[in-house]
Amino acid sequence: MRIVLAILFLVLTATAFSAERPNIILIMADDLGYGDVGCYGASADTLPTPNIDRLAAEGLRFTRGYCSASTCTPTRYSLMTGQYAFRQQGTGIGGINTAALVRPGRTTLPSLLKSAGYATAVVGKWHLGLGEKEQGPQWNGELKPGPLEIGFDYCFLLPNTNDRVPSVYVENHRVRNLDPADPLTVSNKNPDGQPTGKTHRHTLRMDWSHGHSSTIHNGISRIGFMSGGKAALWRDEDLADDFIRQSVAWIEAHQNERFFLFFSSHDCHVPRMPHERFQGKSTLGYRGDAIVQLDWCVGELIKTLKRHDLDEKTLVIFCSDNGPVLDDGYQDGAEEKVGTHQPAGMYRGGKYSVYEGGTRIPFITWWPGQIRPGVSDEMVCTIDLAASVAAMTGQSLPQDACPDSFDVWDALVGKRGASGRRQLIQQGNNMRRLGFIDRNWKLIRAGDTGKGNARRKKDQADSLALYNLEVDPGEQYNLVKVHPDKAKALSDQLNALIQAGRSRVTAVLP
Ligand code: NG6
Ligand code: CA
Repeated sequence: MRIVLAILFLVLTATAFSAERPNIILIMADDLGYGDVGCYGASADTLPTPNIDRLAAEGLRFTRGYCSASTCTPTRYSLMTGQYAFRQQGTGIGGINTAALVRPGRTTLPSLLKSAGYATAVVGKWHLGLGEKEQGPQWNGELKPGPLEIGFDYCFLLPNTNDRVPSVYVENHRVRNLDPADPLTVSNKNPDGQPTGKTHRHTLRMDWSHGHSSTIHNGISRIGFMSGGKAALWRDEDLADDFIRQSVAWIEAHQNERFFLFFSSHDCHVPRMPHERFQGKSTLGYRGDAIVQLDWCVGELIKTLKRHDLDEKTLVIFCSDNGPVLDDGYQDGAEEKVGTHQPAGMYRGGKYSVYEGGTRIPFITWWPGQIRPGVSDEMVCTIDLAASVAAMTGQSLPQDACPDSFDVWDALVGKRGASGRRQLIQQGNNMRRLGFIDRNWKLIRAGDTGKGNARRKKDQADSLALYNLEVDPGEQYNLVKVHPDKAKALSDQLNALIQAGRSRVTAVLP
């Protein structure tokens, strides 16, 4: 009997870690542009990113890796649900008291992995809302629904962004370290006449340039007001260390299971306030230093895998949630110090834009022993991870699930001859502002330019444009007048995909 059990155990553990089903660590950077790391063209003297560069050297570096929108919330909504965010009202940039945007019961990236037997966790930035629709987040009570209701077993979150209150962590359903005697209030109104970034601007250690003039915490004023909850407040400088500490502990606790960790870094987002030990490590000011800090995080995660012999059992995917921005509301020297560094590489636009710089991002897959080192020109998108892991784990998607997610697993792991997507819809800072790529053609569709500062508006000035990305990756030559038929065909097809409510339908593809 013992021998039978021992054999069974061996067989089970061998299949548990078979090559086909790796652990997955998804590292999503925040506001990191195509050109912001060494392996995509940044200079090591300006901005050293040795750990990310090593991932690329040992793994697969995509030249056509995308996120689905040029701001955070819609990209993450699509990452979770496999549905384009423009199809769902209310999925624009989340506010301070936004309710959970992904409702329980949906098939999601984590729920697919959980049902395939993975232990699942998210550590870091959430920005997808918490709590019931009618009430929003109950900061002093149970923060439900949230990640745990859509497929994660564990969460350690920065609930919104670090420029939005509250400046606390959420662990599972609770604000961490909250003293019930000092309840936390989060509001758009100043509840107690506290000093603000406007009234006490002279006291700030990092001045704001637009927005961000409400509650002052850690010498920096933010979006929205919070009061109370003093024992729960973090320091901006410690976010990366705290996320790494939680992640390493979680990986170690789950090293004998198959696991999925969504490591959602916040490093490059404003207000950029990297840990003291990273300050001055790039020549680009705190924006660059925060990227050096992100690179350190990547190194720590890889070191943890190696320490526990998990590297050959783990697929690491590195990507970003939208393109780069220099001044995103604080005067931190990013514009002044940028020099010859090109945050979006050769691409036009950046965060908030439908031009390539808004959604074409560093995208690297790494799985020692399985992925052959190289460069892939296949088109893949963060929205595809849901259908891809469904296929990898042998699950067929329910009819309405993940309607815009394509199985690109083979392309992600670099199987010979595997293809990625042919088409992709890109969302700008506005649900009606869409880009549509079909192979090398790209259409930018008319739509109002939305809110935003003058620079952003200029960047979005074209109301209808057609580009040939093969010869004009920088989107400089609008070919609408040269190829009106092509523009019309793409426009019709985009409309059909919008109308269809889903894009994983062969009928609307040519
Ligand atoms: C904008 C903020 C910006 C940033 C962004 C969200 C202002 C003026 N601008 O509204 O600073 O927080 O929202 O960024 O407040 S994202 O990466 O999370 O989408
Ligand atoms: Ca972002």
